Amino acid sequence: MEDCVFCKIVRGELPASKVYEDDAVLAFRDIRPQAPVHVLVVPKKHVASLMDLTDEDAALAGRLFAAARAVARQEGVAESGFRFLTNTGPDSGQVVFHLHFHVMGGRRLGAMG
Ligand code: DGP
Repeated sequence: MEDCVFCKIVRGELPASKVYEDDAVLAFRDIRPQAPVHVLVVPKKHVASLMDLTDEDAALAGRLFAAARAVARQEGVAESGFRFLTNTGPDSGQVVFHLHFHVMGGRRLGAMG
């Protein structure tokens, strides 16, 4: 995807503070952190949102969850707790249409709404 900002980060065309990388997944710090730990976990291949994952992506979904666990351990929030979420579609406030999971922690998080 030519103009996708997260594809550009994956390709190394935009800078990012990377915290985890493997052949299928990249994780980097959110540019507007909402918590002391705020990392985005993204598939390297372009998928617009959770709703665009297919049955063929089952292994990729597992890799994203595994990467989130690795990030949580690495960032020191595995025991204290963290939030793992993906905004999907207009009502959620999704602004970047490349699937990404927020890993947020490092403080007591408020109620969602
Ligand atoms: P959302 O689509 O609302 O789930 O959130 C998108 C998040 O992506 C938002 O918290 C800010 C972050 N973001 C947007 N552009 C960039 C960027 O160029 N670099 C980084 N590191 N984060 C970005």
